[in-house]
Amino acid sequence: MKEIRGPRDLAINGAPPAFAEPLHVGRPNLGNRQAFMERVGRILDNQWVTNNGPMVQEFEQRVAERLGVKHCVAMCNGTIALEIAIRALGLEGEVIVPSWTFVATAHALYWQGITPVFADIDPATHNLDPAAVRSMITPRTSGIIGVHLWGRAAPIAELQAIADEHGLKLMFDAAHAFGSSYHGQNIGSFGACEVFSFHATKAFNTMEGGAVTTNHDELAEAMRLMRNFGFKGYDNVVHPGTNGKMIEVCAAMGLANLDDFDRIVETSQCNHFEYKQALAGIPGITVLDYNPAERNTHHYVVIEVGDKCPVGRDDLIAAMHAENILARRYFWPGCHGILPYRDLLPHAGLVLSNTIAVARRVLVLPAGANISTDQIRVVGDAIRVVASTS
Ligand code: T4K
Repeated sequence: MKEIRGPRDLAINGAPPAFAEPLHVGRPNLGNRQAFMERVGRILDNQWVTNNGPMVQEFEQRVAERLGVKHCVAMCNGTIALEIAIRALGLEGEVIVPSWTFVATAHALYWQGITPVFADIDPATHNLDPAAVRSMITPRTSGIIGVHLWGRAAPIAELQAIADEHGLKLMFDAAHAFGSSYHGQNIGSFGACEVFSFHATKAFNTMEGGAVTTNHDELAEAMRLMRNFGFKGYDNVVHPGTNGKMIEVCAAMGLANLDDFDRIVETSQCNHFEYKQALAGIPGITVLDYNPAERNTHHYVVIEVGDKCPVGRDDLIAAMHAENILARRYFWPGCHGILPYRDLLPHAGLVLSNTIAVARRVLVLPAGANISTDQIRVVGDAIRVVASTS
């Protein structure tokens, strides 16, 4: 790694890049390799590789225990888990969601013929603004999907109050929020259900995977049927369904990673702190902070490039990429700005001023448990030098 002390050290000015290999956002947090391999051996010995095998059952039990929720229904990924939860809840017509989220939240509705109605966010938290949600309710609204973006809990109590008042169903996209809390209680048992993604890029991963957690017995039962074509026992289909099953190897990965999860979170928290130090005092650069009174995995280090920064966000990202620092603009430009929603809801942007402003400022930096303090220092130096030499 090179030292970046001034403009001449920058790759955009002809110097070699800071990193020989790309420094990624979203490197998988991997737990104990031997523990994983031992479980894979057991799967092969068992000759039971999918369809609600022993690893998946153990995984569901361990996750439910950890989150303090009655049911964990493991799925093949977070998107299918969202689709199944949406269908099991009977959502239809219009459902209110943030535009400022990964496109899977909106797609899971649209894929099922439901219109995602985009509500604006609170720019301080990047989560749904309850007042904006209220303003988007119509006679066709059947529900709300709150997203715990970056692992920070959505305004759960306020959204529940709105849902109760208007007879709407409320569920949460908790894709980023495994290990997070709301008023000290684990994310996982709020609303009618919560949906996790365990994709490789998440703080806690099963390579590909997801789950719906709920305290409602009937809902859990319906989702168990739906993820397995509606089968209840051999030759007996009792429900419409799809194939949403988690495979045994993914559950094995999850179990191995669960054992190391607390260590991984501790490292990510330290790395977030290192970033705050490395970026302190750079004009116009703010690091999105998490409420210290709540648990958060600190898996995402999100910065905002504001007006006081002499260089724009997109120029900064180009300079970072030249250094092989693959910072990302997640989830630019917001769901309302991408196909098919851009054409479907051409006026959506009119009510999304905070979303649009935040989407112009955000940059997500390589973080998690895999990055070293030295690498963080170099990323910080690169941003400081680029920002001061526009
Ligand atoms: N709701 C929300 C709010 C979500 O954020 C997501 C997923 C979902 C729902 C749906 O859940 P899933 O169906 O995915 O379970 C990634 C993920 O694919 C996606 O899971 C995630 N959110 C989204 C925020 O990010 P990309 O487009 O960033 O993937 P990609 O391939 O660019 O990977 C990111 C970086 O990670 C790469 O630069 C390299 C690194 N990487 C990635 C993989 C897969 C590795 O180093 N190793 C790997 O194995 O979407």
